[in-house]
Amino acid sequence: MNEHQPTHLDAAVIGAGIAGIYTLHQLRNKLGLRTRAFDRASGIGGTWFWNRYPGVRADTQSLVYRYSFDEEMFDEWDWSSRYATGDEMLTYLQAVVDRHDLGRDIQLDTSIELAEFDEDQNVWRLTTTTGQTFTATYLVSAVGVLSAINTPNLPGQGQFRGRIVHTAQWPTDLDLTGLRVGVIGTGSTGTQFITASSKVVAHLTVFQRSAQYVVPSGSSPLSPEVVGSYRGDFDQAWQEIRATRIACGFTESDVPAMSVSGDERRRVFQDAWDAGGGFQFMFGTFADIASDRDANAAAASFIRDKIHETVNDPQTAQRLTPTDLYAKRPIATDNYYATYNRENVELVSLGETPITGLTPAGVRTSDGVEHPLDVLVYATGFEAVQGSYDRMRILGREGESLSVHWAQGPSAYLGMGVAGFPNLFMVLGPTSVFSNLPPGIETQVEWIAGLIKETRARGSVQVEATLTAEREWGATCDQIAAYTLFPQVKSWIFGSNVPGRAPRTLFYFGGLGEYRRTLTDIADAGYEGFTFRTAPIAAPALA
Ligand code: NA7
Repeated sequence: MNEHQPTHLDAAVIGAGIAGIYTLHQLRNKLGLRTRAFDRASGIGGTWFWNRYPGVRADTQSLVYRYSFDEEMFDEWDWSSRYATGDEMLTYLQAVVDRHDLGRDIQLDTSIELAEFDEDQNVWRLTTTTGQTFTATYLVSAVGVLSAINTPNLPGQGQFRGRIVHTAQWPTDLDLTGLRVGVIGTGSTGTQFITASSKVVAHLTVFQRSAQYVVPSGSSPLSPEVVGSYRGDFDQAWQEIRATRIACGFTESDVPAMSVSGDERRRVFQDAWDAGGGFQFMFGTFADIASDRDANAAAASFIRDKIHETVNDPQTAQRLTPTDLYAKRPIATDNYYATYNRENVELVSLGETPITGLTPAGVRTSDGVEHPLDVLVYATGFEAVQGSYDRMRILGREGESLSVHWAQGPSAYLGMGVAGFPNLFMVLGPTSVFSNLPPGIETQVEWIAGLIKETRARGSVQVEATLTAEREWGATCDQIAAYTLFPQVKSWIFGSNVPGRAPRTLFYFGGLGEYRRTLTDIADAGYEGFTFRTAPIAAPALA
């Protein structure tokens, strides 16, 4: 074989996290396509490979933050607790890979740096960072929602003699025991890191830009009864989960918060607080916490009271108390506020004393105080959705670049297909469903597999979303988002955490149940909004 001849694949998958692994399984094991998945990491697991910081764990319950396609594995797999730790997630995902014999078609330490559609041959031409070339009939991008890191650019970064790490690039050799640690960022990651690391470090300085609403997660060992109830009725349980809005495995409330008395509201909030769970608190208490200002204010006020009840020092309590809407992605971490009662934990409010820069010994704030540190941790989040795509060049029909197509903001029909980019499918692309991710991923991957099957059955060489469908879907997502309070705060859900970036709708907020119904209707209508092209038939020779 010519060594310069690219290797041909029926399908190439970018990413070997939860989405990439399942895509490989569907396309190779179910559709029988010659498929290979590529990942820039040296191991599988995506998010769970990269985020190894102290305290990392899922904050959606382990019984539903997992695949549902393999019932036998569900029965055999024992989760240790209500929320899987990062290590446990990696062990689980590796077991899925092994069980379905996927490892032989996963190529690690390999990024796709260029993907170019060849219209004459109807293939994607791929170039990797390892210098290899491939052609693939179908390209599925499963690059993750939260994968490109967001890092502050602080003056004097080069001078700092200590170590600087981002939580999503956590070095496995870093032991914080007995060190003076600073952390910037108090989102889901920061709050997990703060509570876990405070128990081992000599001193922890938390640099807080925004105070956060944090509810307990209610982490606890899983009782055999709870596990048994899921195992007993697997199909029914998953059918019900997939029919809900956010698919987190609890009953979502349909009661408006203001339809009950103040006492009843507090009782409901207290029960949810005791049970734990961020999504439960936002969606299980009342139907309209994320959409009605009064309902939202009631929930916010309940959490604010908890902060003041918990934190001993009134000034620290005040600094920890948010005043804006409760409308970022909900955060759940056990004992977060109580951590500030520890003697080795100090809170610096950046609103009062912003960071002026790094010094050789630590971080200096505007009050002239130098905070001495051995390690500075950035728990500063991600450039959601689009950031994952900015790392590679994707060129579609007539060489149009995806970044140019997305100049006004990222978009994809149903979160999966982009006009001008035939035979490219995205798992969790822009305007995908906002829900517990594994059931959302399974939904999309199965639908993409169905679409590829249909394309082949029709004898088509190309399938592509129309621009009209892509735009209309975007408008629908904008309209639904406007019913919620989420766009009204700055957060990664709307991409507005990145400096200088205008908020944009990155998710479909209509719920997983409705999303699945829409997908079924579209497929039943012959995949409305997609164009199928058959290879031009050569003109018969003239007699
Ligand atoms: P998030 O939720 O985006 O949180 C990032 C945190 O970092 C947040 O508190 C930010 O403050 C803070 N931040 C970001 N940049 C800066 C700068 N320059 N200076 C000070 N503080 C900063 O990311 P996470 O990793 O915690 O969570 C992301 C998702 O991962 C999470 O929602 C789960 O789905 C899993 P801000 O609040 O923006 O003022």
